[in-house]
Amino acid sequence: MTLFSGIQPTGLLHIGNYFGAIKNWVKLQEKYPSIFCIVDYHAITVPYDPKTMQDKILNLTIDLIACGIDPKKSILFVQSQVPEATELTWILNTITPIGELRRMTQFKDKSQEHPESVNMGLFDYPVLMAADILLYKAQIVPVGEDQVQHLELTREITRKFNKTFGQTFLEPKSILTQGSRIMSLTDPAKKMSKSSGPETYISLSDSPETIFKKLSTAMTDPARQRKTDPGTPDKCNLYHLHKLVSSSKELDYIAKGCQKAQIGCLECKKLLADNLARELAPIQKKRKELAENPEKIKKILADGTEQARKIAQKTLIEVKKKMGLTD
Ligand code: AQP
Repeated sequence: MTLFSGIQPTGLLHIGNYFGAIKNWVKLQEKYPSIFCIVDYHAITVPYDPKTMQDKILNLTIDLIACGIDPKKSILFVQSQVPEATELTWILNTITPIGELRRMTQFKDKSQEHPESVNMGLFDYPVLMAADILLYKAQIVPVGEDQVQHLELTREITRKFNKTFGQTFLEPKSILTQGSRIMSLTDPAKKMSKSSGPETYISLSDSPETIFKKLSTAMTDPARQRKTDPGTPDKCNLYHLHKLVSSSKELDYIAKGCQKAQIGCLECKKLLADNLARELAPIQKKRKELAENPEKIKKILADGTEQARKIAQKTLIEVKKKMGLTD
């Protein structure tokens, strides 16, 4: 069973990407043959700066390897370097109902965020994602909760393709992680997002001082902030972050201390900042070393592209044969 997952080169990686996706990828690559894709064609569906794109791709690759993605075990490549994915997207477009695409929450959200740029690519985003998954016949797709709806659509497209043209693809399934939905520091009703501004997220490269500074102004349990009630840990965004990095003893101390108003939010934030900084320190160290040799990183991507294309070309020929597009 092959695993596939993608990530957009849209900016600095944050702890939502890390706990929601990458940390899990690192574990799963030990269990499944894995393919990780830097999805630049997805990233251009919203306004972006072409001048920074190559840097973002390089930095994301460095981040992924620093987090533990191992190019000796897994295939790591850039989406636009495998044109078979866009070819398969066109093919899948012909069996994807427009009504289904209109239902996609991400399309609705991003259209609202960028009303000046509601483009066909943004609308078709889930079909490109389906094409990527099916091209490598992946069955395991680890994602954050925000991508589950897209994966459901991929499963529907898979069934439709198989029914129309004969059994070709296996239905992929999503794997969710403990941190499958990390919320924004400034608005706990929204998911943490690269594009929402640095004050809303903790990036993987933030120093311990920056982490603490960002947490100091982060929203906690609204009742506790208004001082109308003692805290309710489960209603506090930061308590959920604690669950990802703090020991069970610390969690117990915080939960009890918060409910009885024995500890203040600042103490709780300081402990969280320390624990997050400790988790990120080895990644930051590795990142520094990797950044010294960009040519080596580019070579890793070139090798990954070669391996990915071999699989992609084979699938595309099979698809075209089934569809009567070649003999
Ligand atoms: N807040 C989050 N909590 C948990 N998981 C998350 N992911 C993203 N945000 C969270 C997961 O990270 C993987 C890669 O995401 P992506 O970069 O491809 O796209 P995204 O989901 O659109 O991420 P961002 O940070 O919100 O980027 P922008 O702002 O550019 O749109 C996915 O598996 C995703 O679920």
